[in-house]
Amino acid sequence: MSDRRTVHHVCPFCEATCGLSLEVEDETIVSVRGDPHDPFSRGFICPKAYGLKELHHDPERLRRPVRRTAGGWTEITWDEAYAEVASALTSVRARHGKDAIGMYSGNPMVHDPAFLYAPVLARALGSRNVFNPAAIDTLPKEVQTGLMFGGPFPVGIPVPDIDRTHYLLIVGANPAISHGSLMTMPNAPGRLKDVVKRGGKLVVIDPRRTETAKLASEHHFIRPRTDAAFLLALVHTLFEEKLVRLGAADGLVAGLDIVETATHEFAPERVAEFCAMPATVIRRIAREFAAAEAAACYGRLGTCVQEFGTLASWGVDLVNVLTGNTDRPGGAMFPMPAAPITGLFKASPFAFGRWKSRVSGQPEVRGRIPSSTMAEEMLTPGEGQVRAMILLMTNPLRSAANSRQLEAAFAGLTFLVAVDFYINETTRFAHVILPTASPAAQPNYEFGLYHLSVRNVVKWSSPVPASAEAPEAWQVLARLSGILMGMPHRSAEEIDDVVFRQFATSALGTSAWPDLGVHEIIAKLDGVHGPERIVDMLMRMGPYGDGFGRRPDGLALDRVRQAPHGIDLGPLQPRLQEVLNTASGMIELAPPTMMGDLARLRARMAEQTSGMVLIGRRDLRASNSFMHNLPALVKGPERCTLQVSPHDAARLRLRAGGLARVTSRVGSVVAPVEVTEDLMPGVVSLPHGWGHDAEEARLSVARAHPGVNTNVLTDDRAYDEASGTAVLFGTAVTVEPARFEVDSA
Ligand SMILES: Nc1nc2c(c(=O)[nH]1)N[C@H]1C(S)=C(S)[C@@H](COP(=O)(O)OP(=O)(O)OC[C@H]3O[C@@H](n4cnc5c(=O)[nH]c(N)nc54)[C@H](O)[C@@H]3O)O[C@H]1N2
Ligand SMILES: Nc1nc2c(c(=O)[nH]1)N[C@H]1C(S)=C(S)[C@@H](COP(=O)(O)OP(=O)(O)OC[C@H]3O[C@@H](n4cnc5c(=O)[nH]c(N)nc54)[C@H](O)[C@@H]3O)O[C@H]1N2
Ligand code: SF4
Ligand SMILES: [Mo]
Repeated sequence: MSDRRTVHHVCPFCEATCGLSLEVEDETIVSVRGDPHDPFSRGFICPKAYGLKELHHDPERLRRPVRRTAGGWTEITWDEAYAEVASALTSVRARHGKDAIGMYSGNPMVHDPAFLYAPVLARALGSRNVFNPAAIDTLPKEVQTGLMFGGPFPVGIPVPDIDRTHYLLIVGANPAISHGSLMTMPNAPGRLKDVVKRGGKLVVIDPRRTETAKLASEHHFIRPRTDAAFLLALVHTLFEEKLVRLGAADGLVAGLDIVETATHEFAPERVAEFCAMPATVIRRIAREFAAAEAAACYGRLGTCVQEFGTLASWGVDLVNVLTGNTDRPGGAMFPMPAAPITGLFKASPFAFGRWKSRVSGQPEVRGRIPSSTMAEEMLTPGEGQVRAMILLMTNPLRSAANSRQLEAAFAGLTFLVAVDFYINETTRFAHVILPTASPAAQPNYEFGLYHLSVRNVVKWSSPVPASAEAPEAWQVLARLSGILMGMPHRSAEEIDDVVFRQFATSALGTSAWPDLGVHEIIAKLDGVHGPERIVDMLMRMGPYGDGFGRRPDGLALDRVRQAPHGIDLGPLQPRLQEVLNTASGMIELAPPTMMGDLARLRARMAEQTSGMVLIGRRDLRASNSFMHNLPALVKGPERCTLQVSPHDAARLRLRAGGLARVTSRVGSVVAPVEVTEDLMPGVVSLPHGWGHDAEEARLSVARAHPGVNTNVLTDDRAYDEASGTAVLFGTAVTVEPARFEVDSA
């Protein structure tokens, strides 16, 4: 007789944490539905959720380790795989030193409960070449909030209190499609519409009339990479028109007059042409924002992965602080997660720039260097050159800037081990691939995302039964850590005991229970391993916790498990003082890093800019590069198109449905043209994550819908200097009809 049941799981494919009800028969997922009883998502899901079923059953997803041989890929046992990795890494380290092994992790790691095992692995590695994945998308925000509020990431990041705001200013984000980032909220389209429905205003600033813009009260085009000037012009207006009010931040700010002086030069009338936005609009937005009962300014990739990412991110929080909206209900608030990870890592004031990367001198941030330095650290000979890499769930040859150069770098490595479950454009260069279980087959807790959630919630995901799966990711990471700690034969559980003791000791440093000790924690959580034990500890010691029995009505993992739909812990609460963690104890409004970077912005403003720039675009039915092998998510018309405005199409002789050649300093691609009024003249847009043309990859569905790889065009040398983040949006390009188009015209 078959066993049919419902498994409740949080969708792992974006930051929204929607609750899923998975109908499971024996070991087969028969259906995926939104869970109507999830208190946060209330049944909402997007099409990507169905991908969980297809991914789970994808025959091309690896269940066992594979080794690359001259004759192709061969399955090997786990013992063989670990032995090969141990011997290769030990020999590189013995011959070339610790820094010769690099490590880099990708987006899905954020959603995996093994998230906390990546820093453990990095510590065991002890290399300076741990590349910071945040430098792909969040580093400017991390540096800026670290300097202003003190970090550590993601604790010091204010998120819009979207359910109570009266005015939401979105600069360079498209939550209607991305479903929010650094702003965890299921049903983004519904929540955005609700702002307008309750009489509030939604204003979107974006070079593309996006799906979010179409829900908004107002949308304004802005010339890419000019947001810092726009936001500083808002700040200028607040000072000039005496609209500055500090609210909860009163008495808690340093550097107010420095900001006032520094923004003198950013009068709306002076930045209007640069930003391609009328000064009257900029002034009106500043006034309306200041007058709103509660308002929040929010920026995401459009303000991060661009030339002035740190300055623009600074502008976002200056606008919030100076209008009294930081820490105000309906403004930008600090969530309070049930299992705060702060205690696990030293909560010292934010540190960065203590040393620089070897080749181009990029600043480290909390011990990691920007991922934009990856290729040069592999390709440039000398002491400390990276010769081996550990990749954790990432496809950098499609997701990082300048793919061609990275490809040369990866092809030249002595040894590459990838923790991944597909043979794709990057992992095809691996010597050994170590798969981990399907996300549906692992229990899960979203450690990071509940730090960024627009409501305080907690939920545990149960696994779907699966007997022939790969191990859970934490087990693989624990074994790799064991190898690097000189304990290659210890089991994942044995390594985990060592790791857990360290975590418990660190967590006690910030505990509210002075009589709680490591022995008690270890004894009370006996018999449990992996993320489960860590969540339970953090939850019980956390702000809602039971203190291991000291507050009996408090939370423990058992109670959360008994509520399979999740538990709502209420709306966000003001908590600025307890979050502030700068050396001065104040919000640092004018960090020297930002003041120093203004010269670069000034220089750019003085230049005449002409020519086309390329920006990115996200798609509802994909998550970055890895969901294109799932048939339900790739069917339908071609989505990897070059969008261009009718004005530019006419000027550049581009034909809708024809092909265009796009060329940057580092590369060139040919893509189908889509002409649309939604794009601002002077700007073209291509989505990322495509280019599934590698012969050695094992992605037959994706290969039938390859698309082109936009990161052939993005330039590793163009970066936000303050944070070392590569520019993914705002790449200078030329666009022309592809040659054979002209010939046949
Ligand atoms: N031009 C341009 N480039 C961009 C962006 C852009 O907007 N424009 N966006 C950037 C952003 S924001 C990000 S975050 C990055 C993302 O880029 P990456 O971090 O590289 O993420 P993905 O492309 O999704 O690749 C994920 C990899 O993990 C594997 N994987 C997925 N899930 C699991 C799992 O559960 N277990 C295991 N073992 N493996 C798994 C997949 O097979 C794949 O190899 O891309 C960036 N690149
Ligand atoms: N469906 C789907 N959801 C996703 C992902 C996905 O691949 N697919 N990826 C996930 C990831 S990893 C992340 S980090 C988030 C990202 O979440 P978002 O940041 O919300 O997503 P984007 O679509 O990259 O939005 C960036 C917006 O900035 C605009 N833009 C480009 N350049 C500029 C500029 O110079 N100034 C301004 N003001 N705007 C500019 C773009 O037109 C775009 O609308 O999405 C996550 N969610
Ligand atoms: S919005 Fe879609 S991809 Fe994101 S968590 Fe919800 S169902 Fe999953
Ligand atoms: Mo991202």
